[in-house]
Amino acid sequence: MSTKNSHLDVIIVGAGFAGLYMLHSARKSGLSAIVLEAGAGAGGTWYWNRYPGARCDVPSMEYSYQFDDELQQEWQWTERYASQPEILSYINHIVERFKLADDIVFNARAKTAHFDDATNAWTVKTSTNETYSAQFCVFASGCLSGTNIPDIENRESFAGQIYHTGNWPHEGVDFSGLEVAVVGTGSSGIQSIPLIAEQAAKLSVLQRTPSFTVPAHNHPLAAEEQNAVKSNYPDFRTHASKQFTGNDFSANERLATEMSAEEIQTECDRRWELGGLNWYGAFADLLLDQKTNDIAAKYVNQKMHELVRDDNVALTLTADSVFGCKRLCADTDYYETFNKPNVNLIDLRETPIRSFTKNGMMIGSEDYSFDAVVFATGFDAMTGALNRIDIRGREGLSLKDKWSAGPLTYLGIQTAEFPNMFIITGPGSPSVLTNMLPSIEQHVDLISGAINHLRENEFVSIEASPSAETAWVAHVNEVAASTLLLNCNSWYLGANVPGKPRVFMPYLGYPEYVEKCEQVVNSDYEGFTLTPA
Ligand code: NA7
Repeated sequence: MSTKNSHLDVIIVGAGFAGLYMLHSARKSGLSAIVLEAGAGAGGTWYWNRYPGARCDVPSMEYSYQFDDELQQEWQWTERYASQPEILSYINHIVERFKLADDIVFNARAKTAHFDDATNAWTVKTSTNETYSAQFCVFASGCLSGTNIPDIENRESFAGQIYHTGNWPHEGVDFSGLEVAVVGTGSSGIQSIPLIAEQAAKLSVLQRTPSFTVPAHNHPLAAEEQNAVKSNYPDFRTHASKQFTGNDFSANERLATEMSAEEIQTECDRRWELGGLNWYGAFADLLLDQKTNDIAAKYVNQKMHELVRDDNVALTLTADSVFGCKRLCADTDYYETFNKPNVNLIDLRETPIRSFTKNGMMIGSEDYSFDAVVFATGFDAMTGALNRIDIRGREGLSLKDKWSAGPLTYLGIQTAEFPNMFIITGPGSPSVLTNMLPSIEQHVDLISGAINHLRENEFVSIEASPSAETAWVAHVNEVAASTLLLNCNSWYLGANVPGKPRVFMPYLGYPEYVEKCEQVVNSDYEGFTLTPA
């Protein structure tokens, strides 16, 4: 590799969707760039999350790049929601099509990234003891890449196998004939449980909080369906970009309080039939008014009661939180799985996990025997991947220390005291509350635009100003506080990781955010300090 160890324009950390497009974009601007990737292949979250049933909850016609029209016209998706293997083959196609592998160093985990005040440059060291330096450092390290594994006593004494959905063995796992426990009932648990139940001799689902889940209604994507979008892809994308999550669901503009009981019922039935995250568009006040929210919650719980035969099991599965406050799950046969004779639901609120034992787990006062335990316990979201790297800005300031009470950013893209460092879909940006692909592309375009602006105007660095950062963080919190999104223990709030500061991390409102970014760029990067050469 020609660029290895030399001084570059841009170092990119992570070869998922964000890092790959960043590399492509940097190259188009004539910049020398390299991607450092911990995995042996590209794909980020889609490289690691290979658990049974892993699938995106955003329709494939949307969960795809739009920066290249030929690409979006040519690529054929086979299902409404793409499975992990299909997304990974799309990613590998991108790597090949744009010849990206030449500038990706695989098996190289970024360990430290330090800014040098004297040279305005970043130096990144990897787990393989390679050192790279560049004027700009872009973290494309993912919002959901630092796995969260509960600290359960006596783990080392367990004789069986332990897995985490977010770091699944590439060769797959055969659960045939085994007694298996799945801990966690978020999206990963809800997707994998029905398939593990088909294989395992006995499956115990260890549930702490029941989730709201709705049918995904996944199906093969017919050519006509695909062509209907492709014949007007730009309009389809524009329509999605106007929605508050950047997804193409038809948002109902009416408040539930303005609708009759009959209209509400029709809307709920319609959303149930549409399936998936469409539910977020059911009522304009779904995430604003608890009474409206209760309507959706009641409807979905009622549907669950119709699907689950055992009333006690249904009672335990009844979600009692704010609907959509934790990310809504989209499933295939999740509730039906609890009708199977080999599936057992354990309520951890009633009987918490005490410890691992040699042959399983002590749960409440009962000794359970398991051959394998699957942690579907999620991620140290949004900040986890960054905090696991020793990132230091001006005068050695550690990012982890700066963010000890929660992440501080301007627009979720930069943090003060860390010049020339960018975060793609960082905390404070719409990111995980949106379709990630357009959000990633919007950020990459913003970053590339800023770098080009610096070059053209002979600036050496760009840095968020502390006052703009303070104001932005306050705005992110203010928007979140006007919704019901603070009223549950979600990973958006860091509530799933013990000891993590409780701060709402993403920004709600994709169109408003894009508009704000455009306004910042058009006013000579207002809120950023640009330093001349
Ligand atoms: P999530 O959504 O964070 O779900 C994790 C699940 O694991 C959730 O049910 C948690 O219960 C449970 N959990 C976490 N820690 C524990 C402990 N210590 N004991 C028992 N149960 C625990 O992660 P996913 O991987 O499912 O999904 C992440 C995102 O990926 C998803 O939102 C989509 O965007 C795709 P809790 O609710 O915290 O009580």
